[in-house]
Amino acid sequence: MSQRCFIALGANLGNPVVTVQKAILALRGLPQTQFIAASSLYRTAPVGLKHQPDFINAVVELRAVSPALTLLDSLFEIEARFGRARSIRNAPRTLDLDLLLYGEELSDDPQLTLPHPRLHERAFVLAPLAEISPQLMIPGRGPVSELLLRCAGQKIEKLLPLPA
Ligand code: PH2
Ligand code: MG
Ligand code: MG
Repeated sequence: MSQRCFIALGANLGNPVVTVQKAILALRGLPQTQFIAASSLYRTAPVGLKHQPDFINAVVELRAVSPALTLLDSLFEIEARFGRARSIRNAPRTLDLDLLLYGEELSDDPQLTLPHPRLHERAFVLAPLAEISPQLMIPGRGPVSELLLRCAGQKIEKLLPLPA
């Protein structure tokens, strides 16, 4: 049985548009998964630590056969390939891949909290998520569309697709 999974992509160092596009290709190629959809790219103001460059964010939907922690390991491996260094929380990064949802699974494992603990309050996640899955319900939080309405003050801009 495969699970419906959503992964958030974020980058704000180097050339974040190119990084996020390449990371979407890397996610398409993940073994034991079926690629379903990728959102547009969004330029978003940093949330949390303020004085850093704007982010490029997107969301990808997959179906995965492997367990959530195995999928998480694959995401860490892709982050490392893109030169991710881990310093302080919310610091600028070449690539951040966050597992948002793994089917309906709820987890408070410190290694992997599901649903992602801050997804319901972040327009930079909710807008791309609502774009590819407008009817989605976030377990324990409610419909993605309603959650997004509550984030109206957060600055995000959908980017036009670049010519191939
Ligand atoms: N990621 C964070 C903290 N703040 N802000 C934006 N706009 N986009 C992000 O991806 C982001 C953030 C922690 O992972
Ligand atoms: Mg993150
Ligand atoms: Mg992360």
